[in-house]
Amino acid sequence: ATITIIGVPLDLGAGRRGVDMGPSAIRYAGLSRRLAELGYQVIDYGNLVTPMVETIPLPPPDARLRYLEPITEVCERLADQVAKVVRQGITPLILGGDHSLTIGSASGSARGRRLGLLWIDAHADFNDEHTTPSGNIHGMPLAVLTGRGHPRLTGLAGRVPAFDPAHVALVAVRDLDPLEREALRASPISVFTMHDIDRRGMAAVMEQALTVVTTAPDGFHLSFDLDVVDPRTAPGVGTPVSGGISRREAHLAMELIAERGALQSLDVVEVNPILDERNATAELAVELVLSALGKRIL
Ligand code: DIR
Ligand code: MN
Ligand code: MN
Ligand code: MN
Repeated sequence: ATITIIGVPLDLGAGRRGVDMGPSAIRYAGLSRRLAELGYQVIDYGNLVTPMVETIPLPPPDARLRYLEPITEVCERLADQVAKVVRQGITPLILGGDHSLTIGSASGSARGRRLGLLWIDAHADFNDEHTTPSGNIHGMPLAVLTGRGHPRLTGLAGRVPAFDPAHVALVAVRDLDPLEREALRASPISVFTMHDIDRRGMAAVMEQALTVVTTAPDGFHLSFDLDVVDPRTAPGVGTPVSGGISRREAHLAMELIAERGALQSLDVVEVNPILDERNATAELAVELVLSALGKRIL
């Protein structure tokens, strides 16, 4: 089988610089070599060209959709690239970069087919321009992909919504903004919080989440935000939140994903090398990708 790597050094959707260096850090941690050792043929497309924050005008402090135009433009190119890879029967692996890039990656993967969406994140990324406390678009991709948000962003799959919310599961969430929380409670998305993981265990939660996302006919896209992992284990993320999942729980989730055999495309996002400790978070990202793509201990 073949994997195509696409780096997206984007930080315009986040409030903090540094996640633009995520794709380099993940490659430096040995991604291609480790995938090849697992038996994959690996094609690295390199990074998409993304604008640097220093080269474009600063949005007004009260902007509700900061850097909408350049983010839309990057996501359009990413969606085209991902759709092309998928048409060749190849699995795309997208490296971030801030989570706004998933508007492009997941939309591109969902063109012409009906996918489920598995969102593993400390946050719900379910804000829109009315509910956002920050104006940062990385807090909005799950809303956009289920049809709520700016029309420049919601249509990249060629239909709105890109994903039927009945085929979407959010796992290990622990940090919601007040209006985002109300929107999530009103939505048919299946939400599994840290509370559910504490009570029922990661295996039971993941089995149920995978059942939700595999009710879609054509498989599912995985979006993995490294900030879901506890910051003691994954310090190099844009917005650390204490009380996250352990390294073992993260691996178990990824191994259960691989066991279902329905993963069509994946992204790993929000790795911030500036805040990391000797690239530990990028190395964890590599290990988790390997587990999601079939690596086994025995
Ligand atoms: C916050 C931050 N909910 C916002 N969110 C994220 O700005 O909308 N951090 N996604 O990773
Ligand atoms: Mn996120
Ligand atoms: Mn997050
Ligand atoms: Mn259905």
